Amino acid sequence: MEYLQHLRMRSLWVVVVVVMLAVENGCNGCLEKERIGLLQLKDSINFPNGTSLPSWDQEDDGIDCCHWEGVECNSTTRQVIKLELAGKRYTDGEWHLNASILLPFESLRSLDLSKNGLGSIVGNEEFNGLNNLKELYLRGNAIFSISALNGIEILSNLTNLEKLDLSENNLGNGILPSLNKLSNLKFLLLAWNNFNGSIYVKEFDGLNNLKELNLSYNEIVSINALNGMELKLFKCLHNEI
Ligand SMILES: *[C@@H]1O[C@H](CO)[C@@H](O)[C@H](O)[C@H]1NC(C)=O
Ligand SMILES: *[C@@H]1O[C@H](CO)[C@@H](O)[C@H](O)[C@H]1NC(C)=O
Ligand SMILES: *[C@@H]1O[C@H](CO)[C@@H](O)[C@H](O)[C@H]1NC(C)=O
Ligand SMILES: *[C@@H]1O[C@H](CO)[C@@H](O)[C@H](O)[C@H]1NC(C)=O
Ligand SMILES: *[C@@H]1O[C@H](CO)[C@@H](O)[C@H](O)[C@H]1NC(C)=O
Ligand SMILES: CC(=O)N[C@H]1CO[C@H](CO)[C@@H](O)[C@@H]1O
Repeated sequence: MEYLQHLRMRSLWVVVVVVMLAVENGCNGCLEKERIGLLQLKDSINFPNGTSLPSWDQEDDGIDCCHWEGVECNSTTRQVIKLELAGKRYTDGEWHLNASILLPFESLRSLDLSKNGLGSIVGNEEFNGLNNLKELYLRGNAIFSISALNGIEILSNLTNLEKLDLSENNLGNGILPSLNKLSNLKFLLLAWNNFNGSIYVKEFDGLNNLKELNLSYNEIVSINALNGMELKLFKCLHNEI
């Protein structure tokens, strides 16, 4: 009798353990829509025939995408909060990213797509989703104009952005007034962008929270201060001033 009871208890424990394992797997995985989004992003970054991000594996459903290379999730919500994908495009040709691929990542706070031959971002309406984005790194790509960012709409919608790194692209002076809508920006990095001639501080007067503006390695000849904006913000080394 006692033995039977013991057995029953044991099988009960087995059941409990199995159920706990199942629940844990279900809860600790990443969100399905974000996993699918990551696989689409992998296809896009590898197009037409790259081979990067091998750990982002479609076949192995047991692997939690929160553990994939370059992906960081919130440990409570399991939502993707950071994507660190600098230098991941190992294939020839410019990368043209359709912004709608980023839509599933509603809690994304930091996105690094530096050094990926990114030539343009298309599909501007669809960029509205990234409301939580605070840091965007697009350094060292092939972006050569505002139009390559689908007008500036694509950036100006990112109103919570605090850090924007567009260094080492070829943007030119035309982009400056358009950045003015990003009123929460604290750090704006614009080195190596073929800015030339005179820059008017007025062009930055919407950036009330700016702490640092790096305009190094351009061909700026003069900076015209207006509105009492403090010039100490500017890091203008290696210009012709
Ligand atoms: C990759 O794709 C390009 C363009 O489609 C092609 O020219 C090249 O040969 C391909 N390379 C490999 C290794 O398949
Ligand atoms: C994770 O998400 C919870 C709930 O939204 C939030 O309170 C917490 O601050 C987040 N943690 C991190 C590290 O973002
Ligand atoms: C971006 O992707 C969406 C969804 O797949 C598609 O409807 C849209 O036409 C694409 N936009 C561009 C400019 O390719
Ligand atoms: C600035 O660069 C643009 C584009 O490269 C060029 O057309 C323009 O003449 C340059 N302006 C000055 C003042 O050098
Ligand atoms: C400004 O940016 C350039 C290029 O990225 C970098 O080398 C330099 O250290 C930066 N300057 C400051 C003062 O942060
Ligand atoms: C939140 C926000 O500002 N959304 C705007 C993003 O851009 C589109 C089109 O450019 C606007 O229609 C939205 O109002």
